[in-house]
Amino acid sequence: MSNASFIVVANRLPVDAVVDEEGNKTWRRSPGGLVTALEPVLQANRGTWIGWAGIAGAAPEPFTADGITLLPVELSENEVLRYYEGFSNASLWPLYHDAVEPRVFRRSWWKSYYEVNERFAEVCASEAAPGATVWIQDYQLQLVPGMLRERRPDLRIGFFLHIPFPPVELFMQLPHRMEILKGLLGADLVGFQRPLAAQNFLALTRHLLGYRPRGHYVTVDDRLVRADAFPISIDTAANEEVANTERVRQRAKEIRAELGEPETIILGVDRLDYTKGIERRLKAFRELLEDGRLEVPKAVMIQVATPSRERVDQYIALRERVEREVGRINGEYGQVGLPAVHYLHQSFDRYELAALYQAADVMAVTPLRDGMNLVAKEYVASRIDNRGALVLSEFAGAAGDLRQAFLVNPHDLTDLKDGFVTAATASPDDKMKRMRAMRRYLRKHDVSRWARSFLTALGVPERSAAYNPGS
Ligand code: GDG
Repeated sequence: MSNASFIVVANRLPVDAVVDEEGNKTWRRSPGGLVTALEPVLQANRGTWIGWAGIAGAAPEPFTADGITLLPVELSENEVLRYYEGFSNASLWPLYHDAVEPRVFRRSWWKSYYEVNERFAEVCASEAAPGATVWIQDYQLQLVPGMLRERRPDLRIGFFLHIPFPPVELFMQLPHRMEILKGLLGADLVGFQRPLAAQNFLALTRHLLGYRPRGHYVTVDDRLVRADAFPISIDTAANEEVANTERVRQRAKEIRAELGEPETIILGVDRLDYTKGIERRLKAFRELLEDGRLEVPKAVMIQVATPSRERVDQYIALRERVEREVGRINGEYGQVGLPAVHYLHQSFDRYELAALYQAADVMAVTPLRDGMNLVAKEYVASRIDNRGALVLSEFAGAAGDLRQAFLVNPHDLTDLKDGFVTAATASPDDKMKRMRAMRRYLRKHDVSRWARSFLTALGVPERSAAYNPGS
């Protein structure tokens, strides 16, 4: 048994493979919000991060980066297809997002999901020090809490779901629903983005197992399991810092100039995913041009659609539909050198992203369903000038936090169109008030506060070194 007293278990390790010209592979840390938030806790506790390194086949040896041990778990090509692309991303992902796209179930996928979860649980069981704290992340690993508790009842086990948790009627469609529910109930604390998700979960324990939840708690055997909301956030200060660089400010100006100084730039930044509502957003924009409520080149749209899950059928089909719609809009409303929609199926670095945020008059975050949506929060944090307007779907978890956004129902095209026009034409004063209030909120509610509140609820003492990384 090893001696890690704090362990994060996630599908992916926070690293990317870098292959040099001679074909040698090295690993580069890829700091996302989660890593930033957990880094101090991991460092202070000589923590370990367990996850897949992102490439099928033999896993690299464990390695240490900045005081954090990274422990890769191997996935075969077949497991990537079945556990990850199959059960996780073609069964669970659509079902948990209100089945906005039909979910696919295959029996062979479940077997692989089970086996991979078991592997993660075994690696974790042999790494954890007696009484260690383990924090498991997301829908790919819902069986791990239960499997881990069986092996190591001495551990404090937390689980956080980054995506929505569906209502009982939808969850009941899931083959192996009982195993999944029992897997989650292996945790001491099950965290969700929104209170409604925690309620759905507690209602499910009543429906499927006849339990009697009280408040946020449910008794499982002789243990109390708590289910509660912990809305995730961003590293607000880091986003502000990037936004405040000369490079970003210059680039934002340049983008506006390159587009011919339009009155209204509408921006979308999403993984190319059907939950993000990109198709409906494009349709709303096309209809606004059709109705003459918006006009090219005074109004243009930029849609960044980051490549995602490119081997999953639903994503291949989505890409075709989105690109057809972009072509249609540009064909009908573009002019030579002046497209109506600038569509970018690419990833950008955070400076370019911040420049885009700063250049945009209207940020369109209109998912049909989203656990939280960090893009909405990043946009607000990047608007150090207090300008710009956020059009935000009521179905994004972020709508519970960013109350001063222009909220829309993306399922209702009329409401969506009105939302864009209202945001584009609101008075500068109104927009500024809203932006200021949202920025204030994010300064207080950042990602380290999120991690802290989850870990405090899990029983990691607030005064431990974990919370004073500098001391
Ligand atoms: C899941 C849940 C929940 C995107 N394009 C580029 C880029 N990004 C970054 C954004 C943002 C992140 O990716 C996307 O986060 P979201 O929250 O918007 O969405 P999901 O990927 O679906 O995340 C979601 C989240 O987990 C956390 O709990 O909020 O609801 O679905 O940070 O900035 N970053 C860079 N270049 C890009 O082109 N550098």
